[in-house]
Amino acid sequence: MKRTLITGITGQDGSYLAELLLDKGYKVYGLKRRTSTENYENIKHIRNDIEFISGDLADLSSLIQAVKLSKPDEVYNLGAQSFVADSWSQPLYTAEVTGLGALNMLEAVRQIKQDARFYQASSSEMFGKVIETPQTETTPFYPRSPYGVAKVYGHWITVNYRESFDIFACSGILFNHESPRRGIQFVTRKVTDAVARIKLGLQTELRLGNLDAKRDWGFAGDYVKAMWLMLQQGRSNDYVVATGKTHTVRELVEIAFTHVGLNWEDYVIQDPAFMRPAEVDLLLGDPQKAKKELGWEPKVSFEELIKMMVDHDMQKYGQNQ
Ligand code: NAP
Ligand code: G4F
Repeated sequence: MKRTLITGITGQDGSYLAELLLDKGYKVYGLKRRTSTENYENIKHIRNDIEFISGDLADLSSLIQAVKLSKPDEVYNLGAQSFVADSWSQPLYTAEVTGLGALNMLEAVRQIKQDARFYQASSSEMFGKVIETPQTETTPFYPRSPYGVAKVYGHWITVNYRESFDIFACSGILFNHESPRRGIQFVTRKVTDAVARIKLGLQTELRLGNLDAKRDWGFAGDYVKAMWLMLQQGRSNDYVVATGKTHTVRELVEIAFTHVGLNWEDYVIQDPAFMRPAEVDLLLGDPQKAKKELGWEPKVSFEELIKMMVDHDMQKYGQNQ
């Protein structure tokens, strides 16, 4: 039985990845930080199948202990302060958890179990003010937020530990991926949740920032398969994971409102409070390398994804009425 340690197991990706690895027969250990109230919503259906280890990415001693306890064959470092907008109000915390957290996890692996395979959750935010389109594994980085800068550090320290210590370390450069388990602050879920509430008479308007931003949005359930595939290869490498299609926030809004028979222009208000100090205008990934070397392809289209999320939120509020 293979053993895995997942950081960020309570998050969107951690929950889908844990499901995938449990299905494959792995013994799954999840690093969970201490919180005053319980936060198992995304993993409540598999909670009893996971062994939780208390720890924090900012605390190397807890990560060393986690690696000692779990003796992992594979480590997936998904934990992060992952909300871009908040990285301007908490830049130091973001650097510590999202950037240095990757180093702490790598260092725990190097010291305790150097033959463990390591996955780093890197991000298309690293491309920021894009130098070329579409973005590939060789596109230079130009991050536009403290979060993006922290992820660039996480990426390069992963590459460096691979080259310095021969650790099997992969950096997955994942473009935006969403699901009904997406945090409510991110734009897709903010929209689908609001659409359901407006349709059911629980809310009257939706305040958004930049409607012109373009993102390459895919389904999180598809993307965790790419993470696993990276760690099953003959040699460690870095991969872009994306759909190869891009859409504006406006298109997202239109699909979501239309799905419940509403006209988005009657409800959406642009609010400067949700504009960012520096924006990433366009992301479009080229997933050719992942397709060729991993045999990975996305299955869920953008339209199917948004409808799936709206349906989920309609059901959630419908049931609570
Ligand atoms: P998410 O839902 O925000 O989950 C983040 C996870 O990190 C949560 O489990 C959170 O725990 C945990 N965490 C936060 N601070 C921590 C700390 N100090 N120590 C230990 N754990 C901590 O994020 P996601 O969407 O699943 O994304 C997973 C990873 O992929 C993140 O690193 C993200 O930056 C990266 N990424 C995401 C996307 C995307 O589109 N989703 C794209 C590219 C890269 P709590 O539940 O306690 O908060
Ligand atoms: O949904 P978002 O907050 O995601 P963002 O900033 O692209 O970051 C996500 O994807 C990254 C991968 O590229 C991950 F690394 C990161 O952890 C996170 O998962 O915003 C998407 C776009 C932005 O251009 C934003 O300005 O939507 C625009 N937007 C417009 N109005 C809004 C809003 N975003 C949010 N969150 N809320 C709004 O009201």
